[in-house]
Amino acid sequence: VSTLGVGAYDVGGFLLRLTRASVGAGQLTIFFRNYDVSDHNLWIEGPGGDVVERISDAVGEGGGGSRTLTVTPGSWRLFCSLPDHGAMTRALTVTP
Ligand SMILES: [Cu+2]
Repeated sequence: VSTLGVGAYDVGGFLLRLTRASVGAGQLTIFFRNYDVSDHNLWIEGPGGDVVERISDAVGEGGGGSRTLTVTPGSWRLFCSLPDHGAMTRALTVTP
């Protein structure tokens, strides 16, 4: 099982930071933590948008959540789905 950390921040604008930009295909555990005073959630979308899964409900500062899922090769996207949080999106490359 690979692991990926995702943090939510406000550095003059909301953003997500990933501990790695790419992971291998297979089982992946994603750990989310909110380092901002505003609430944020975390979702993941698979290649082509055929898979959309929630990693964490909206949580306040210091909160978070984790989830293990199977990822397939291609370009995935991690994002916060809250209104006006569109800047909180990061690509994750999954290699074969
Ligand atoms: Cu957000």
